[in-house]
Amino acid sequence: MSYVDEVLQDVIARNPAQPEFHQAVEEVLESLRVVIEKNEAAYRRDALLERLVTPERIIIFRVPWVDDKGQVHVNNGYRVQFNGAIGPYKGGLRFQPDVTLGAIKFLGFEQTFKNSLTGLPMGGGKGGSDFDPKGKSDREVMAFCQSYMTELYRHIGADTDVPAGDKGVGAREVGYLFGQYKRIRNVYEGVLTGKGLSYGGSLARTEATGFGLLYFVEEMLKCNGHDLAGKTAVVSGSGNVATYAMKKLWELGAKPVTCGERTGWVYDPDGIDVDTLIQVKQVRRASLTEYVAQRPNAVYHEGHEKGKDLWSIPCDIALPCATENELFLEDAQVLVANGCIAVAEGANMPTTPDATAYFQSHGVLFAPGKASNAGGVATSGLEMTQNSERVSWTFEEVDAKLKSIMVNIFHNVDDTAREYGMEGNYVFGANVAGFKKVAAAMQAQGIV
Ligand code: NDP
Ligand code: 2IT
Repeated sequence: MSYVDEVLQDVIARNPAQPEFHQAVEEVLESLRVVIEKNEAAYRRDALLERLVTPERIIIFRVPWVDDKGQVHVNNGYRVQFNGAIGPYKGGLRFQPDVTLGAIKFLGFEQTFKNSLTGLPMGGGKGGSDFDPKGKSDREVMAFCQSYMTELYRHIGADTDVPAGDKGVGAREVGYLFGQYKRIRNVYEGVLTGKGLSYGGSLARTEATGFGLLYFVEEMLKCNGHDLAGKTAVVSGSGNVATYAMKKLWELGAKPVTCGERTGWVYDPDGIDVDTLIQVKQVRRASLTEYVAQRPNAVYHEGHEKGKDLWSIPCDIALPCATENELFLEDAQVLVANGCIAVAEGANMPTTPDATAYFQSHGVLFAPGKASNAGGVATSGLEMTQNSERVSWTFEEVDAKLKSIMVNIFHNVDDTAREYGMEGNYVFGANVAGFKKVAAAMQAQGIV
């Protein structure tokens, strides 16, 4: 059996009931096959792949907190420090009720390659909890965040591990987490990114993932003879990534016509009004039904159904920006039938493997999240630099650096695919380019 197959089998056997983790590892190792096979004996002797798929450290802890009625609740807390070969562990925290260790491991694994692609010195990490901030008062969210940090603080630091936001963790949560870290450690340092502007945050970090996604798409389209201007886009989600992806779509002359949430989705033929969306979702923390109530032609569709989800609205470009495994083969078939030319992942692993294969075999440009959504963590890296230097760059400076990083990622991924005769396969290019830097650093540092 080949070394890659052996490791794949081993990952499934040793990590039972973690389907997302298996999925992420399988996708990466399938791409790496040709690289590994060139030097299989040496990689096998050094157990390079076993080390690559095994987190360096997993921290699991109890998070007790008291609600507004005096009732005590207990949630699970996680931090997975996946790979520290090229820099301090770096990656977000996710607070959502469906968070499991397997989900955090898949995200930490993906983060390792994504961070490598940014060109910045950041290792891979991810954390979170099955706590749901939705429907909680600010005081309850603060109580949870303080309890979570009361354990996490001992494992992180500006040069050790630097968490940030992900689903369910935005400016409010990062603020409470930072406050508690500083209080316990009595150290003022850039231990989290995505901070508020008054206490060490970077301009453009809020917008960075969505803006970066569009900078990537713009370059990918340009290099394939297309133009973003005049295009119609379907977008899923209505959180941080989706909102700023839609804002940049408008700025670049394209029109987003859908957005979504856990319980349903919206089609607005006039184009999604981003200011109204921000008022509804970020300020009032309400449902998209309130958005629809304010827009004359918008319609709310309850639930998500394969082949009938927001992907069935005709478009040129599809941007999944909500969650993992939200775009299925049935959706890919509808998108292709409707003439969609490009799909770029704003979320982590939103497209199922068979849907990805369908896009690739039908000539749709397909950008994998670890390349196209890397703008968020890249700008977190820029926030770390500003914190270390004790300086603040202007919005324009950060945005220009973000754009240049995203354009570089596209070309690195594109060139790597060509180098192996896989032109246009950006999944392959991203996995191989991300791997090469991490593997070189791991090999140079010996068996650790
Ligand atoms: P937010 O919490 O800000 O927004 C998430 C959005 O997705 C919300 O609209 C939420 O709906 C919706 N959503 C969550 N779960 C589901 C589900 N099961 N089905 C349908 N919709 C769902 O998170 P982000 O925008 O930060 O993250 C979105 C994706 O982007 C995630 O995959 C994340 O890992 C990834 N990502 C985030 C980065 C960042 O910088 N924030 C960077 C790179 C990737 P509701 O409003 O109902 O909760
Ligand atoms: O998935 C991701 O890249 C993020 N949630 C952002 C991580 C970060 O450290 O900014």
